[in-house]
Amino acid sequence: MQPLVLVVLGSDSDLPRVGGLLSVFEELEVPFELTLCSAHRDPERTARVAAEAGPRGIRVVIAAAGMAAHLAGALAARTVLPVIGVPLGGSALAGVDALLSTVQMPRGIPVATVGIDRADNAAYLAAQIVALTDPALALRLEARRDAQRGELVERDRRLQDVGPRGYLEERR
Ligand code: RP5
Repeated sequence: MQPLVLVVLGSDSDLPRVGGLLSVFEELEVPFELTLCSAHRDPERTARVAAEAGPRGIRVVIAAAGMAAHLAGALAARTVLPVIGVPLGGSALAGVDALLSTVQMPRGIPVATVGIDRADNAAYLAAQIVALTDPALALRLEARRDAQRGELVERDRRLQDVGPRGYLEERR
């Protein structure tokens, strides 16, 4: 199936941090492609991957990287597709380095940045963008929201039944 979202990771060491993204795309049935590409170790390929994404039918790009994370910005420089940046933790600065590098793009080349290690939210946001022209996907997103709402109602019902102490006890 034609991938609609391109996910670029700065390193294979980032893979364990983006498991949530895989689950969201699987659940919502969003066709995606995942590739490794480093902005500093292979800047030529990074430029190529970004430039070719639109002509290949990709609708949204997600870039996840840690440390001095310039991957999302480097990709955004070469495409007018929306680019979502996922700053990854695990560094000496616990991801704050990647957060600032990703979110603080200068004027004209935006990167929509989610929270540190929030690859799942990047996947939801990408799905919402794709859903602008895919009503069936929009319905699946609505269903996910409904399920989330239902889960919270259930939890509150249990909290009211057993009280806060009992609830904490049960969750231990
Ligand atoms: C970044 O440097 C990657 O995105 C990764 O988070 C970090 C470390 O990469 P490796 O040295 O493990 O390949 O570019």
